[in-house]
Formats: sequence, structure tokens, C-alpha cells
Amino acid sequence: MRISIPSELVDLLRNAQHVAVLTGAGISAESGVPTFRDAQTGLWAKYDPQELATPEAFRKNPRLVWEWYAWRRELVSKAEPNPGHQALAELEKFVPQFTLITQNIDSLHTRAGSQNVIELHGNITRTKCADEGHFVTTWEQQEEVPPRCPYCGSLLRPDVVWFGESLPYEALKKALEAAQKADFFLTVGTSALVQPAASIPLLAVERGVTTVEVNPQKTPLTSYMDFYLPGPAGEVLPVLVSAVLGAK
Ligand code: BV8
Repeated sequence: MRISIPSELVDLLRNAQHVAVLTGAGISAESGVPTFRDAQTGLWAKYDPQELATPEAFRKNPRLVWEWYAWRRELVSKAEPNPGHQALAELEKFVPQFTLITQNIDSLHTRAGSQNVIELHGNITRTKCADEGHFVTTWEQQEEVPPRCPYCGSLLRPDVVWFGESLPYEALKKALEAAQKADFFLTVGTSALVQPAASIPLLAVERGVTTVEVNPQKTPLTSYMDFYLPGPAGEVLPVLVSAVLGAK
């Protein structure tokens, strides 16, 4: 697919002093990690992620929710960062201030080399206990699933934000600050349906700074954006970043 980037956009990004980026599951699609909107595959096809990613589901059927996350953890561990993740890690090196805000829980931005990453919805590779939040890195393969916390005996769960749970205070605070200070805001691969993450780019729109969206599909954000680049992140971002770095 031929990607064309308006030269005005390249100049704006090349001269930006503080770039903020919000990413969603779409940037990991080309790494083989299914997006939240993708139909779930195989064993999980009959489950709605929005039903499973809740405290209620965990209370009702902790084993099912634990096994869903174990399957996703396994899938994420086999995934590799793609050129979209890598392009953002490259861009960060050349921009005076760069904040990467992600809704993703797959660690692929960090594994691609991005430094200043804010994980709004936690991280599937971290496990904690449900009652006290004790972090646990290993657990005995026990009869009982989910395993229990060695410190307090409560059930273990992934360190992710479920629907109905509040986002980590510091992460959200830093993300909002970045949106208030950035002079360039890039949104990549999110359906912009989940709050409060989906409203963060609108803070930049309100301030009149340059806003850009990269997504093969339009979203509720598209009409507010200064630039909409239709296409997969793994193809669009490398073209955008090399146009900027090449022009440096
Ligand atoms: C909160 C971690 C305060 C877990 C996730 C009623 C009761 C309670 C809450 C609510 C309510 N009504 C509304 C709410 C708020 C709720 C919400 O927004 N609900 C929505 C569904 C209406 N939000 C919350 O509950 C949040 N907490 O508000 O706390 C509170 C507290 C108590 C009571 C009320 C309020 C917590 C939300 C966080 C949930 N956790 N993830 C896990 O992953 O298992 S959300 C999860 O889905 C993701 O993290 C992401 O944030 C979200 C959406 O996914 P996307 O990343 O956008 O991906 P998606 O699949 O949707 O879209 C993919 C996109 O990529 C598409 O646009 C596609 O076109 C594009 N794409 C595809 N391929 C590519 C591509 N783009 C680029 N390149 C490609 N190759």
C-alpha cells in the first residue's frame, strides 16, 4: 500500500518539542496480538472480552478469567514488537520530550526500546493478589486455579485494569499532564471507545495543538484530528518517522 504523508505534517513533527502518543491494541495487531475488537479465537470465541475483563467475572469464575489471561500471557510472550512499535522508539530519540501513553498490556513498546511509557491499563506480565496487591513473580503449579498469594492467601490475578476499576492514579495523572503540555499529539490503533483513555487526545484538540490519527478505520476521534493517516501502524509509522528523521 502506498503511504503518502503531507509535507506540512512532516515539518510539524520535525519541529515539535513535546510529542505525546496514545496507542491502543491496533499497534500490536501486526505483532499477532488480537485487538480487543477482533473476534476472539478458538476456545475463547464464545466469550466477550468486555465481560471477562471485569471484577464481577473474576468473582463469579476466577478459574475462567485466570485461564483467559494465562492464554493471552502466553500469546503475548511469543509476540515481537513490529515496525510500528520500533518507529515510535526511534522517534523518541529525536524529540526533545516524548511521552508514550498506551492502553496495551503487552509490554511491546518497552520491548521495542521505548523509554517513557505510561501503561494506563496495567501489564499482563505482572501478577498480583486480589486482596492486598502483593506482586508475585512465580507460583507453584497448584491443584487450585487461580493460585493463591504466598503472603496473604488471596487469589492471584493479572495486574491489569478491569472495566469498572479505576486507572492507576500516577499513570493517568502523567498522561493528562502530557496531553496538556504536548505540542503534537499522535493517536495510533485505538477504537477510542474506552474511557477515560479515549478522551485524552481531546485535551490536545481543545488546546489547538497538532493532532494526528493513524488507523485503518475511522473512529469517534477522526473528525477532530488535523490529520488522519489511514493504514496499518506497522506501515504508516515507519514512513512518517523516516520522513521526519531523514529531513533532520
Ligand atoms: C473507569 C485491560 C472509573 C484489560 C482494558 C459503566 C460501569 C463502569 C464503567 C463504565 C460504565 N460505562 C462506561 C464506563 C467506563 C468504562 C468504559 O469506558 N466502558 C466502555 C466500554 C463504554 N471504563 C472503565 O471501566 C475504566 N475505568 O472508568 O474507572 C470508574 C470506576 C467504577 C465505575 C465507573 C467508572 C477502565 C477501562 C479499562 C479496561 N481495561 N484493558 C485487558 O486488556 O484484559 S480496556 C481494553 O479495551 C484495552 O486496554 C483498550 O483500552 C480498550 C479498547 O481497545 P483498543 O485498544 O481501542 O482496541 P480495539 O480492539 O477496541 O480497537 C483496535 C483498533 O485498532 C481499531 O480501531 C482498529 O481499526 C485498529 N487497528 C486494527 N489493526 C490496526 C489498527 N490500527 C493500526 N494498525 C493496525 N494494523
